[in-house]
Amino acid sequence: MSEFLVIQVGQCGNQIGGTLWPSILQEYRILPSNHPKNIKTSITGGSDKEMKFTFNSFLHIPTKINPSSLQCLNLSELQENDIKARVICIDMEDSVVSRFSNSELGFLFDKRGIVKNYPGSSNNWAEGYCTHGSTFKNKIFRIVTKYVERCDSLHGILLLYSMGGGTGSGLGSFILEQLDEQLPNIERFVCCVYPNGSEDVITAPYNAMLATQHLIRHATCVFPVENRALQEVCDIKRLAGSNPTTGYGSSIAGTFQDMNSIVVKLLLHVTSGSRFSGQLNFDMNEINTNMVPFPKMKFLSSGLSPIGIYDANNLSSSSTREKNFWSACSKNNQLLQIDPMDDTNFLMASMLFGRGEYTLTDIRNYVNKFQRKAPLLEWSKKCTKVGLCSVPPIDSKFSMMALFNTSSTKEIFRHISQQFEKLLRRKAHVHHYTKVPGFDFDCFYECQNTIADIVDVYEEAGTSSSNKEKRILSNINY
Ligand SMILES: Nc1nc2c(ncn2[C@@H]2O[C@H](COP(=O)(O)OP(=O)(O)OP(=O)(O)O)[C@@H](O)[C@H]2O)c(=O)[nH]1
Ligand SMILES: [Mg+2]
Repeated sequence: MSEFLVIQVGQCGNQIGGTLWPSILQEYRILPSNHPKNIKTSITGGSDKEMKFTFNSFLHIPTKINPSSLQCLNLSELQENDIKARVICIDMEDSVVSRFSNSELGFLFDKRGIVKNYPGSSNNWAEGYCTHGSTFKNKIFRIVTKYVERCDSLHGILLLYSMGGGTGSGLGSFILEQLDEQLPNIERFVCCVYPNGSEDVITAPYNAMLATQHLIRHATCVFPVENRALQEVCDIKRLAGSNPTTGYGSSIAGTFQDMNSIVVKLLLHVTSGSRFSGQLNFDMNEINTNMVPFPKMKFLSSGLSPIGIYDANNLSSSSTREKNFWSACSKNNQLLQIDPMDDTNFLMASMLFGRGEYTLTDIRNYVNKFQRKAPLLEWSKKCTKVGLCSVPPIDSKFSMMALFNTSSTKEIFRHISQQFEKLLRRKAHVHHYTKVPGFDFDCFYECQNTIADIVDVYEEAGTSSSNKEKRILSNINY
């Protein structure tokens, strides 16, 4: 099974990572040594077939250790065996990365994989991309090269960052571009957080537009999430407080922690096929082939059920499993503020992936109904990628993830473009960008045009009739 490297950039990327890694350990049933629920498990399978997993997909095991000799791991055994998260943590300020590298799980993060600085990128994409990009390029790529060389079969790099700040969006864009240039055969998956529009960072629309242009050019596949959708889910589900078993060394705002736990559910689900066995398993590499029909249409919307922290599904019956399936496709459970089943749009690709107690018969039954109900295109109608992973998430007996490549993705771009235009019309805050060496004012127009093109393509797709559809498809086949 393939190996993955995670690169966390900026506050948001690192805070999401701060919830991701303890959750990955929990899914391997590795809990703190003194944790009351500590369950000792053979990491090479042993008697419990369901728990067979490829431990090294996201964790680095030193070559001197024979994986089959690792039997019952808890945190202290991980530490003794020098097992590390395969992650590079980058932030241009110190506080977030230091907070979790000083925590109980600090030993999991190789200090040589941490890049930090002071005092940040001032919410300015140009600072992140131009200034920190050129200053830290060699350092970051020395580390990336080391991590890549340590892998036997590195398949992909998963980048985590927000689109609204300066470091994640700017330096994240720079790293993505360099990865494309230097390691073109390694897939670049990006999970990025779009700002919600009325919030803390006034320059967020500039940053998000500039970073989106880089995603279109350099990512293999993107899992965008929107803070306004995450916030809405949190409000609806009334999530409250922190999750004591997954946060570590954490004092981040309760709402961000709740919102991040939803993003982490997505990441756990989307990578579970690379981490565990399953009757109809899929590896991350299959997502790109199945879900990205045209090079620029690489943004996948995702829906999850259960979605809230305290929303566990522990009563497994055929009807509760089916209800859960339809929830994952519903508007309320999407991580973008869109409705993928709305028939004024259409789906170019779809993927349904169950974990835990779902059976092949369940999935076949849902796919039949789904294909009759969903706004699929003539050529995508009969093909829905499905997956089953036998290991459920930690807090539920079963869960469902629905990934869609939908024409309604244009709504995120349209939303952010409108805010961008409001600022740019007045040239508000523009001088902060143009004073950065290497940034040219025309970059604003360039990204505006790129995103307008993509909105047009999606928009036409949304009003497709079969003739129009043929025209669109010939236009978008870049
Ligand atoms: N969902 C989520 N959003 C976050 C989090 N932290 C910040 N954000 C959002 O991300 C945007 C700001 O980006 P940050 O990640 O804080 O910025 P940064 O990448 O550290 O860049 P600079 O601080 O400008 O150097 C805003 O839209 C915030 O609302 C988080 O932990 N979770
Ligand atoms: Mg920051």
